[in-house]
Amino acid sequence: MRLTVITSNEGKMKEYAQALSVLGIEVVQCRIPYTEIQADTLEEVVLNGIEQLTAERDSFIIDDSGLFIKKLNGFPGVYSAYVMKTLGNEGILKLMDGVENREANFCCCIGCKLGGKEPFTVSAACPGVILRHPIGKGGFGFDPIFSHDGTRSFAEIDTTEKNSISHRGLAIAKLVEVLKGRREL
Ligand code: ITT
Repeated sequence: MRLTVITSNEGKMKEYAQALSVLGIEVVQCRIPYTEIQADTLEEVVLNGIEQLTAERDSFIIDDSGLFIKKLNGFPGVYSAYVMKTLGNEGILKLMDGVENREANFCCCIGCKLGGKEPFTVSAACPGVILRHPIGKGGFGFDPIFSHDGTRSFAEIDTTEKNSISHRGLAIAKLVEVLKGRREL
């Protein structure tokens, strides 16, 4: 099977390729720009994205992810892409300066549209903490400042290990289950 992932994010793409190639699924990146609407949930953003992209493609998946920091009332959450571009990891660490409770949830919502069938979404989250300094050279985005185990950042673990515990890895596993249930795999 071949799955087209519509994304501009190379880091995400590497994770899809690692998680799905072991199942014999070929993943192809496609960059078609679409508007991420302002909404309260990742799922709403994804469902709207699917609506926009259906005119362009028949079968595809998209992924909207966000970092939800407890003490910041879920910020940057659905605004994560904008905040990464404007404040970056240093900006997030400044906002967290002096904050003791550093709990955060990394969340991922995947939207899947296959041919004429009803689109569906799957979501997963990975609890963790915001580190006090960026650590590690791997990964992308918020990876250097997020840790699932309180010590190592996502930028210090390889793609296979990240996929085994991360928001995206868990959401991909759910996607695979749904596709198997529908006999698409
Ligand atoms: P798309 O083209 O797929 O939309 P994007 O980079 O805009 O790519 P999102 O809106 O889903 O993707 O991501 C929001 C931000 O969160 C963005 O800056 C990402 O780099 C970052 N991000 C998403 N998943 C991440 C992960 O697993 N680790 C670190 N940062 C992540």
